[in-house]
Amino acid sequence: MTSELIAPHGGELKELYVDPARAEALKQEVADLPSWDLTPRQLCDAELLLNGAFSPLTGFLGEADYARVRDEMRLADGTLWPMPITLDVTEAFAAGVKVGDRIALRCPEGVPIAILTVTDQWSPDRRAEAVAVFGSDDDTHPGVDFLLNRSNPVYVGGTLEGIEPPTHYDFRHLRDTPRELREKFKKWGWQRVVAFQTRNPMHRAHQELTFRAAQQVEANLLIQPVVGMTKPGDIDHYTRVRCYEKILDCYPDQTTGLSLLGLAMRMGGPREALWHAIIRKNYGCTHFIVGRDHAGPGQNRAGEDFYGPYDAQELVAKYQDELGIQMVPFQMMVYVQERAQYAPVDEVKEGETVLNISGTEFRRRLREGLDIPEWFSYPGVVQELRRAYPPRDRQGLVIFFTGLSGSGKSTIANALRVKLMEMGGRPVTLLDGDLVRKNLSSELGFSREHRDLNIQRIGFVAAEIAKAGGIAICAPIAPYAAMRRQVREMAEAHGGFIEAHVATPLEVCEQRDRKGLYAKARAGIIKEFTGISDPYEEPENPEMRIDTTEASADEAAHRILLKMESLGFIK
Ligand code: PPS
Repeated sequence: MTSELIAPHGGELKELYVDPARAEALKQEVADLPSWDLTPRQLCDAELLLNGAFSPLTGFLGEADYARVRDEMRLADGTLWPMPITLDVTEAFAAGVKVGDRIALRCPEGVPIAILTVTDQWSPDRRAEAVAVFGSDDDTHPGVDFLLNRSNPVYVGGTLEGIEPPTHYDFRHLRDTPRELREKFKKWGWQRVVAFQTRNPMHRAHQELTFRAAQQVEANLLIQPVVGMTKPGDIDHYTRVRCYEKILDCYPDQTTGLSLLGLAMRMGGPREALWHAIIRKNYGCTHFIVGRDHAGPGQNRAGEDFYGPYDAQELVAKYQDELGIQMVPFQMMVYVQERAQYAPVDEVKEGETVLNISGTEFRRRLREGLDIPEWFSYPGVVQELRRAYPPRDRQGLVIFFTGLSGSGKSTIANALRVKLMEMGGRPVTLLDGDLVRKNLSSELGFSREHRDLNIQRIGFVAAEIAKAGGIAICAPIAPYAAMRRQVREMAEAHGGFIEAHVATPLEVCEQRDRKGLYAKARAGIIKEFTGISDPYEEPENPEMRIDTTEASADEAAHRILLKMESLGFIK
């Protein structure tokens, strides 16, 4: 289909909100209905179902639609639709509903946003779904991981009646429904609109690519970044949107718009690209940019890319005739040093020098406060990112000591606390094992369950301290590796993490027996005592290992300061 044949401002829009009188009636009805609290992903899906971004869907897919979407990328009636949009619920909830029932769907604040009339209920083969939709059951793929490890086992299909849209408190001026965006296009006189999808901050290469794409098809440009759910580990959307607002100034006046899309991405590569195109058609766009590795999930367990770099373009091209929106394919843009210009990689001539900074390298430079060249990004964008991701010496940090009772954790932790206080700069908090047990965890004992809960609490508090830019020094026994891993993940989401294994041998700890606990443990007076009658799983890859038979507390604390310095946490 050529772009001339594409109707401006999208095709038929299926909005699922009922009129205000009916909405009032539904609100009254809700109290008597079974109620399901939507998960973050379901909430994103529900919002886009209700506002018509997922037209022609009229609700969460029933079994026949689901099966054909999974296997052939089509609804049961043959309409092209590549992504299963399903409502997954627990077995316990499913046991209480049957076909024909009505369910109130609520947002996390408890507000009912829609009523689902159940048409189907079934237990899908989620592994088969992963293989069919994502081409793999390797759960390093975020879409596969969601299906296999984070979704509920029963799907409930049915039509939706929308009561009210979920509330967003952030960037309200930049959020549009498909109808609102179509109206804006009409008002602005935009006949041809090329949409750009992104989940990353935009730098010069993206600006060049989008500007060229718009020029090429003689269209206005809509930057439509995803702010629903993207790939775990991505830069948060608050920071990104501030960056997008900065980049708008880099386009000629009146040519370019910004609108946020509350989509929950699946990172499904080619299928996802098709889905994105259909969504953009629903928003009234006539063209859609598909670049290199569109919605790519990265690499699998074996270190290979899940999809080829241009697989998405190929798949969209295959279905171009029935899409109703024109793809604008683009190669990767690179900076050509001799020309001091960006160019698609396939237009680089022999002998020319190409410069590029990968996402990983860019993040390293941010983390270490290193130079980011002007050819790569814009000062305003870099400034926003530096504000949100300061270099390590200004980030929060968790220093996590682990080791047997009497190994010297508390003494070293305290020495380190004092040294850091002497240096100044960041607030320092000590979460010592004994201290935590007196305050935060006073009701807990020493079963595995209670120990894990204790460490989880310490991890939670420590991560909050790191988030606020402080240093949290933790010194519990923390005998279980899995929980220590969880604490690391919590901390690293907000700052740094240093695990210090105080590896003083059991014999030495027992010989010291400062609190007389080992003697009691040997005598069976204290049960479940770590190292005697309860396990201690040694850390495999701690940042540091300290044996207090060889180093004094002062020396050990000093070694940690040196480690902090070498990792860039102190300057
Ligand atoms: S855990 O496993 O991390 O939750 O333990 P933690 O909170 O660090 O333990 C704090 C102190 O409790 C004393 N204590 C015991 N330790 C181990 N096992 C048993 N059964 C036990 N009962 C009491 C012990 O003094 C721990 O303090 P430290 O400073 O490590 O000696």
